[in-house]
Amino acid sequence: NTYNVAVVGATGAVGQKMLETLEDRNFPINQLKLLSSSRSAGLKTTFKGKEYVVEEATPESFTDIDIALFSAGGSVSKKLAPEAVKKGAVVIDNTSAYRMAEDVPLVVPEVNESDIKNHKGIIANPNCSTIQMVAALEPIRKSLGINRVIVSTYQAVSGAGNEANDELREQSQAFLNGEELEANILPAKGDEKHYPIAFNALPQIDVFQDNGYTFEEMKMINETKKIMHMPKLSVAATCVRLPIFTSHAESVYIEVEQDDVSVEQIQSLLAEAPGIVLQDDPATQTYPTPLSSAEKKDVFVGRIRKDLDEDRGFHLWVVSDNLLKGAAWNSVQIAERIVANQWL
Ligand code: 11C
Repeated sequence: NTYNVAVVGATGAVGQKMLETLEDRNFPINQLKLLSSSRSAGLKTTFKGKEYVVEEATPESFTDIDIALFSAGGSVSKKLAPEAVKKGAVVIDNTSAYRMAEDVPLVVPEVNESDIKNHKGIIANPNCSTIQMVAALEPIRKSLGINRVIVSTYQAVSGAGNEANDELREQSQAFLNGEELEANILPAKGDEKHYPIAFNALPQIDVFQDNGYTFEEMKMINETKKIMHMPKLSVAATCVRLPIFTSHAESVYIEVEQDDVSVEQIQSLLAEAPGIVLQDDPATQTYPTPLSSAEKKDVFVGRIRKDLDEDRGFHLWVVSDNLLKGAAWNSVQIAERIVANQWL
């Protein structure tokens, strides 16, 4: 079987990676439609060596589409995902628009693939920093139980899109030339103040919520509970942006339910888990970094240590390409599972 596929937001940082991933996986496409908001309509992009002109997405764009991958921002998804569903498409939405909606499965295939089959037309792709963390936690939870998670992130600018990449590049050059730095995008595009990201660390990703946490932090907290089906799991997050182009890194502290667990036990659970690569050997200075994990689909884990005071506490370092497993690859993976299981 082959499928009619639409990519909405085809010229964006994630949209481009979606096309690369569909090509790389040789996804069974019959007809491909590249769509965007009016702002990017008319731009050209290529797929399998063929040039496509990106069209403005309208409700009519989804006639005869089987699978629509959305990554053009929350407002486009809010407006057009229901229209695509009305026309008979299954939507895989990479924005935060529907993630917490009760009737929308929020899916990381290594964790909760079977939730896909309950979909009513829309399946949500989680936030990038959430995806890599739950992928690493699930094999541990399954065998040992987990009741507490405290995470601090070290996130790449590409999570905020191509404009943030440009801002880091321009500011880095200006900084090295001894020029003044201009900041217009980060930490959050719509927010009042902007701070330079070059040679800096910004403890704000997305906008602040009334409780003092940022939206990115609340996404990690709420999405983790939903994906893992653990509403009572205790989760805290501090999300920090660093001058890195690709791959988010995370320092994750967990408390497992079982007593007397060893580092080796956790290492062997992760070494056998799908989608996880264990890179953990202090003797040879082996651990993942954003540069070593960029352009790869897996989630890399290293620096696994037992807490020195809490017997059930462990520390992990989790790194993954935020545009691949964090976005494009997880979305295409959901599409592959839909097709393989005929969950259309
Ligand atoms: C960032 N995690 O790094 C964000 C990007 O909800 O899909 C992903 C935003 C989202 O800025």
